[in-house]
Amino acid sequence: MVRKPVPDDKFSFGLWTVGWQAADPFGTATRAPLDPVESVHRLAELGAWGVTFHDDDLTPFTVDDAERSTRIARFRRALDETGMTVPMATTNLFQHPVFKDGALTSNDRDVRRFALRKVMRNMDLAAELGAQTYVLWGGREGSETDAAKDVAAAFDRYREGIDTLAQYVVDQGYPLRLALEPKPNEPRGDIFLPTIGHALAFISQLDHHELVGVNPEVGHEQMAGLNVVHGMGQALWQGKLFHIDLNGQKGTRFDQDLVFGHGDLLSAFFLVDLLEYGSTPGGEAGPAYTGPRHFDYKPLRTENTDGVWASAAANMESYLMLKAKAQAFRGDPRVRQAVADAGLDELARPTLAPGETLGDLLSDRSAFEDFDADKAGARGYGFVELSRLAMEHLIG
Ligand SMILES: [Mn+2]
Repeated sequence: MVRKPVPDDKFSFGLWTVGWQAADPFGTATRAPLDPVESVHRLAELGAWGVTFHDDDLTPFTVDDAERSTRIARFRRALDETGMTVPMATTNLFQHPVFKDGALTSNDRDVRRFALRKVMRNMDLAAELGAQTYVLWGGREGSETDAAKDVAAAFDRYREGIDTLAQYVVDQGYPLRLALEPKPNEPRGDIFLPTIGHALAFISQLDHHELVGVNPEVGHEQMAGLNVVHGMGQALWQGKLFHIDLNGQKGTRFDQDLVFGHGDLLSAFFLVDLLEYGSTPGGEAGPAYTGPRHFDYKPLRTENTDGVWASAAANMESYLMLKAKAQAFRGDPRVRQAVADAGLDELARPTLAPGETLGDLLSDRSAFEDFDADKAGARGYGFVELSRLAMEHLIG
């Protein structure tokens, strides 16, 4: 049995996850609306630490200011009563028909201006509630046909939009950092910034690049057929892993948003290992991820309200089970030996010696003239044994 989650685990959930009423393109909702206040209380009872929200999860932008204030006050009271935090907030820039051609990259300039104002309004609330991260998922930034977009112009507008929002954060003195969330497709046929790599490259073009990182989602990378451990590992290495969305996905299909661990289990194991320990399995600890362990999943459409809370608990249980397995994996002397045999310690050693010049490298005959490539090519790396030990710890 795995222990119960505690606030120190930093588990957080979007209000939209447990609150999803399970309407899909082929069927209507199977569950009643859930009061955000109830979600806060139930998640706190389960051992979660934080809740996150889109502006419209809390108060639709169509309600008047008085009603908005009332709803926010009720939510604040629930946070105070439970000690739950709001580590992150985001904006719904995809649901209303106004955003059907995107928000920050919509061909309609008035829509882009409305989108900026909608984000800034919720940034005010995010800062007021103590959030440190503001996520931007450009779900509708993209197209179904390449005739629809001038890609260069769209990226000019995307950069303008993100830099404008970053400038707002600076001007207001908010302690917020922005995190872009990549996704390859759905709801648009193709979405701009489809992968972690695209997002990191885009960030390098921003005036406020230092304020902007990524919020990768496990399933989104896997929808693109990519290795999410490598993607998140690179973002961590670049100091850009500002926030994460944990969930499960089975291959390159529609966005399944399964419970964390209920998709590619082996990848989930190595992802938890990466987040907890940073680098080499079994070796020295690297720069690990210290932010929220945030779940962005959907309770199965088949479940009633009890199933919703069971699925929330299942996410945290998956993480804690995998964390215990990763800890045992790292502590196993056989793993330490296999890590050394596999050359992982050597990978941590710089390729050039301290103070070695290019001239030194060029005159080092052992590096080329006398190097026995056939002998080096005949070496075994023992990666199978390392993988086998991971499997033994995971399911043995
Ligand atoms: Mn998803």
